Amino acid sequence: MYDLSKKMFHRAKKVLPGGVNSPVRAYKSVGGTPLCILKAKGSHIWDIDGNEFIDYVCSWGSLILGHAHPNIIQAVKNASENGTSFGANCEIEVKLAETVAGHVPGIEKVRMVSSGTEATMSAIRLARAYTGRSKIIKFEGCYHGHADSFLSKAGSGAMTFGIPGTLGVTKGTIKDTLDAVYNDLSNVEKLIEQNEDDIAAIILEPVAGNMGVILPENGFLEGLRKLADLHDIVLIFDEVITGFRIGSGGAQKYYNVKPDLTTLGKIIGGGLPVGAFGGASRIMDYLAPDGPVYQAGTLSGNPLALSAGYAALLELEKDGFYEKLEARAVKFFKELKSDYDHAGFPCTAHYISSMACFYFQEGPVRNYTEAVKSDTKLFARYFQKLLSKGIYIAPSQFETMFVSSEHTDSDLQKTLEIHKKVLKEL
Ligand code: KE4
Repeated sequence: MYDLSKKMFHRAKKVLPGGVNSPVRAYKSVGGTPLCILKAKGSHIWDIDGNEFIDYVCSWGSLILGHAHPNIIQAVKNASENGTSFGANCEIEVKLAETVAGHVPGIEKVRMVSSGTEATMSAIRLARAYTGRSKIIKFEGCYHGHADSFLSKAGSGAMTFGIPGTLGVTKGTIKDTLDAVYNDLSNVEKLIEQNEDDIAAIILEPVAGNMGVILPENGFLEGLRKLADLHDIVLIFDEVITGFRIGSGGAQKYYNVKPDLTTLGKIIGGGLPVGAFGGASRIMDYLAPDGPVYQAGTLSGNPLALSAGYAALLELEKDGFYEKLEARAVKFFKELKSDYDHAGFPCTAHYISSMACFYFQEGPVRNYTEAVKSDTKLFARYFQKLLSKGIYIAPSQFETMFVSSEHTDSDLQKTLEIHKKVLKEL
């Protein structure tokens, strides 16, 4: 079934640490052999053993339009015939920036980078410079990439492997990172009181997608906005997942709460490496070359990557795109949830738009401490059984399931049939 993937993984481990280029791909928390993918198209992927899967990882949320969308492929082909990188200004940078700023309420100006990590690390540097303060408040279970400041009680792979902190990050760095409890405004207020006048930023995923999916409770985002205004703290929404996922304006438009800075990634790259951070001009103008905050990148604004991203956003701008996707996705998520109920499994289902998580536990799941109560051993068995029947979900209870515009009715129907069988076999 996975012989060639097994051989490739064995070979990979000789030259790639852990056999992977990103830890969560190693299947450490679910066991088994990580698949080596040969190709993908639409909602399906194929491994090098020829196995076919319906894909609900979608490159960790990057591929809202599915794999190898013809318009994105054509855009990359066209761009590549003119060269792959200039290291200089080009029109597509301006076009993508105008499109992003046109949709995201909190963005007047935006800087393109090559990953979500670059975006978030740059955003907090900017906030520290703008406020002249050192500390940041993040939230347990949120993941903002692997920059030093964020690797305390981080979500995603760090949560999956139970690495609340990580070696290599100095005490000096982590002392400036304060971990708050998601959905707990009083906890944030206490941290602000304890660190008065030295908090530069509050950064969070406005819908958490790296400890499963946790939605902001009523008033939480609004409360953070008020606290940030009261204490002159920069409010940063990390919308690397939710940006252009929860509608074209992201979570900030959905919940009508405007941050001072926004970070983006994944979808705006159309499957190629793109990140971005943007916000009010009064803050963004602190960036070099006009301002004193240095930030740079050889491949920032890469014409191929931005051509892919721009082609993707043009598709998302088409009338009814989100309404159609969300209606199908939510219907599917509700049917998945009823499968758990009928099979008698404790399950807390959280979903919004076309992203979801089904926790193996009764709930409630409002924060990191509650999320980790999930039955990860049961999840591992669930993952392996789904995989063996051709359904590819993220290899972690604490990641997100994504539906793309390319998931057909037959994909969803087939998934529901297999899902019922798997729950019976668990
Ligand atoms: P990248 O550096 O991986 O492009 O982005 C970091 C990042 C920042 N902010 C949020 C909200 C994110 O979800 C991410 C990255 N997401 C994970 C999956 N949940 C990437 C997958 C991986 O690490 O391999």
